[in-house]
Amino acid sequence: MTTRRSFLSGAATLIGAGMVTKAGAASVPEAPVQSSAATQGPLMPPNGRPYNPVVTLNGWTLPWRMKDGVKEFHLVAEPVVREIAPGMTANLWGYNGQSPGPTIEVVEGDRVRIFVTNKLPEHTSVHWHGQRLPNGMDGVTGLTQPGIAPGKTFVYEFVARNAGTFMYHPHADEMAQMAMGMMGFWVTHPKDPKLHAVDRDFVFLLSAYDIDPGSYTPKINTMTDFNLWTFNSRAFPGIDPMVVRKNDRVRIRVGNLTMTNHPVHLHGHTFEVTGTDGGWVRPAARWPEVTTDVAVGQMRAIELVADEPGDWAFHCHKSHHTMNAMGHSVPTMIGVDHSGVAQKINNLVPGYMVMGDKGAAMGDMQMPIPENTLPMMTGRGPFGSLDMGGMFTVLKVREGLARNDYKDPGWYQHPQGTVAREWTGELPAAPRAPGAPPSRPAEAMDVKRDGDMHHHH
Ligand SMILES: [Cu+2]
Repeated sequence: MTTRRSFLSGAATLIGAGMVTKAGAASVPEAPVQSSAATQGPLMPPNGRPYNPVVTLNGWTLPWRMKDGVKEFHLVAEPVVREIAPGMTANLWGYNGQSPGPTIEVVEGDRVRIFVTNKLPEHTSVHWHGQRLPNGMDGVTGLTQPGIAPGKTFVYEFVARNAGTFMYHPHADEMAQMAMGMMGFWVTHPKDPKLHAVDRDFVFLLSAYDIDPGSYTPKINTMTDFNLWTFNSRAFPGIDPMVVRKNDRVRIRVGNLTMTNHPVHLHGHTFEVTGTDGGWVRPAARWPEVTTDVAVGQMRAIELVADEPGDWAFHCHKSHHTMNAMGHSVPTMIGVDHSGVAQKINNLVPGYMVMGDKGAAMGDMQMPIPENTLPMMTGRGPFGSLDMGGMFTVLKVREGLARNDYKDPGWYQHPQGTVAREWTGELPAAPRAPGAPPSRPAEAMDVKRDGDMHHHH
């Protein structure tokens, strides 16, 4: 994670995207691009009304220009290369150099003009998910506008009427374009910056890809059987931590543009859902949670007081969504006869070993995997492998951080005597379930799970 940037220092790291259509070149603002997958600090409002900026996890906020009182943005839909995590890149489609596209931040009541240039090989459009706007600005190809042909620039213009949490994505060949990563976040801040104010406000989208081990491009016909589960097109350990000060009020806004629901779960704290893509939840209608389901096409804003120092896991609670690609192409082998399976996998990966019959936690083992493929769980913590990949990150709560310090502080230093440890002393009795047979060595387990071998190949 880099330190926060002001508009000017941020602008120095941005590169113009180059020419747009010849007709629009004179009147369309430069389209900045982002080339780093690191989280960019908040973009302080350079002009216009003040607000409390958000931080996009492994992403960035799109700068704008003010023209005659209108905030002008320029999105460029184009093929991009996204590092999913160190060791794997994907050929995706996105906006302004990255998938997902940059976050758009405006203030309630702003008049907003967004130029969209299409550098894809097929038509596209942009739908402003959740916005109240004139029907002709809704971005549904064929229904409210013609598709934006390759090489063309369209302009959208509306007033951001409601403060809240939104997203944008194509309404044109959606199955392909969203499977390729075309999506972005949109936050409309309240006109009164004291309303709904928090100390740290993180945003990201959930997206999923099906990229065969050893390849680079998502398979766009996949309906449910994805193998890469991501926050902002990054898989753990490629996802930055969310760094907060002890006792900060923290908001985390999550939008789901995958094809299944994701119960997102935070350790060590309780939170309330304070917003949806429909608006703010009235305080009397909120209740405490540690997990909230984010259904397909939904957004949820959760809020908590980060009053427990530590490194707290934040992840999707579907266990196969905290694994990377290899976990989906390897059978579960606990207690299963291995003969024949190693040969099968060796056809894909020379030298591959079968997952052990003592469980799947092989994060500390080294084995060859195909080129451009993430091991199924690779994240390492201060105590060894985390056995995690996919939709997983860490909320790092620390005392004494500066207000705008988002730098990774490293691993939590646990106070002495507060870490679970081996015990070799005297033990209380461990009663067994009534009628249970005597315990056996683990090697004799006969757990058998069929159907885990996904035949992608
Ligand atoms: Cu999930």
